[in-house]
Amino acid sequence: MQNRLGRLTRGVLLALAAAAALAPVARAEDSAVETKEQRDGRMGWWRQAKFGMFIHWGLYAVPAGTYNGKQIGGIGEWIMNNGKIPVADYAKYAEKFNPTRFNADQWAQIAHDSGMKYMVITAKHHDGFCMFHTKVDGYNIFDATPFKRDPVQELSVACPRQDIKFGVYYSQAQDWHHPGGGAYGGHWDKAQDGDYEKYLQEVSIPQVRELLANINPAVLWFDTAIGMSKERTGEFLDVLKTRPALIYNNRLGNGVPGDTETPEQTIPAQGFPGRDWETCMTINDTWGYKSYDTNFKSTETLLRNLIDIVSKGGNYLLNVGPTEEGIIPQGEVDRLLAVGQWLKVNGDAIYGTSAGPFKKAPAWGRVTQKPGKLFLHVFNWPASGGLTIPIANKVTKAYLLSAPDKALETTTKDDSVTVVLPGTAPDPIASVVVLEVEGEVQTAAAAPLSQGADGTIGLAAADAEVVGSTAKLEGADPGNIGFWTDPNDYVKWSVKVSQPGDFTVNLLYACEPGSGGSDYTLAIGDKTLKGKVDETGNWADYKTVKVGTINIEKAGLATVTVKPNNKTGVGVMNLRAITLTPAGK
Ligand code: H79
Repeated sequence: MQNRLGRLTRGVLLALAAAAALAPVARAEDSAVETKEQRDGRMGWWRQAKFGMFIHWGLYAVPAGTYNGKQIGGIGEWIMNNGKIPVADYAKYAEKFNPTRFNADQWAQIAHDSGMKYMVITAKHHDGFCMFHTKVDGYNIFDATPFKRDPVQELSVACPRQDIKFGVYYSQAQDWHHPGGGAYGGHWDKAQDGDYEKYLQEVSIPQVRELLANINPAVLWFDTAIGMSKERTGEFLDVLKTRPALIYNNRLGNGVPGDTETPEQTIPAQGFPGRDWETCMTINDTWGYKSYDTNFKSTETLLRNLIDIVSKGGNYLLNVGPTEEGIIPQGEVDRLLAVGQWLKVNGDAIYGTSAGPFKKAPAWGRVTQKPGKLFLHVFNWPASGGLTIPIANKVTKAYLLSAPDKALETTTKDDSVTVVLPGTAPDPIASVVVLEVEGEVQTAAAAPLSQGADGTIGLAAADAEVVGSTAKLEGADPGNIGFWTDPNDYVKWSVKVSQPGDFTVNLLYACEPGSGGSDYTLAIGDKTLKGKVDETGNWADYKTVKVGTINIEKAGLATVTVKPNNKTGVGVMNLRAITLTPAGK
């Protein structure tokens, strides 16, 4: 077993994740017995919640990123694997682990005051150490540490008192402590060798059973399904059935879709239409505490991520990494509470909303909605002229969520509404404008781009549809397609052509030294042009580069795509615009 696991590559992990993403929508094990209404009922609280606290807390908080005096690279909860720490040495951290400052009510309070509605904590991570009082063996915080308490149990009691739903993360397949447990990259200590099947039967499945029986979590969060077959996932599913209200994710293994998609550290450009989904993300660059990682995302980034996710129909599971004393780092608490302050004013635009009605996010911000209401989350406050929204509905009322008694003026055209805004934004990060509308929101078919009178076709990043998982529009006026780190992502425009013919194609982009050389294909219908990204001064140094000449055969709607064929560095390019000029002009 060890060799088999050892040979598993990242590619296999990714393939497993991809398989999970492609799997059918129904809850596999009981789709026959669960109706849509039952499912909607079961998922109800989760869909309303939008914002949850992920907690990675375990023995790894003791070394906190440093082993034998050396800082170990990578994510903190992986230190045992990345540092190839022998099982017996790592287990010794338990003797020192005494988080006397841990206070379950305080953590639940922080989650509550941050506007979070659920919590998911690591009951066991890949290191195999349990943060609950398992009876399977003594490798847990109750039996093996001077602390002699059960934080998972304490939190399961504290959370409901703050109206927080409580869930647990459980690493079902990877376990670097128990013999036979899975290990990415293979075992590094003979003590880890053993029978994987025996590990599942005697450790993993019994512990899942214990958690369901004793803690009864609202969410069970599996991870890294190394070695999970159909038979094996089937055994877990039999256990999960005993808790019909349970929500579990798509990482059990073998393509079991579970209830939720779980993009990690990314916000998918289009969300997952028709699927429940949740982006999990670190506040800094680690899940488990590392003493020297203070690379905290700004409140602006965290809040705009939340809004971005909710505008696409997802939840944000934002991680904190408490210390060995049992303290959530103050830098994390400060930022969460700032998000909570915003939610106190603007929560109506987040909780219980659904994805905005527009396919493409507007350059000024994001949109969420409830029946009869549109919430405009304005990131980039317009200097003048207000905001124009392409809807055909009658607006009965418009106001800022921070000042609901003061009506804002609106004007209506055939298929758009303009709302007049005050000169300055009430909130520098995101100001919410509410439009109360009659009937279902009627989005005016976004007017397609059209060819200029001189025959030129301009395709701006802000007008592009981004297809994929990481690439997205960054900045505004004019903005660019950035974060293009996945070469499978591509961009697309539709344009109404009135004067067909041959066109000279110019791209306006930036690319930092070291990332040049990616190949891409620009296509219009079945005509293609190939190009190679040149390096410019840096990611913000835009240059116009001529790609070649392409023919558009006939008038009408044309689709223009730019698809990378590979990626040589960090990202493909920062693409700002494409210009098609009639050849010979
Ligand atoms: O619990 C958190 C991570 O520990 C876990 N999922 C989130 C929620 C996770 N486990 N594996 N992965 C995420 C992805 C695999 C990352 C890897 Fe690596 C890249 C394994 C080997 C290379 C990071 C870098 C870990 C070791 C080196």
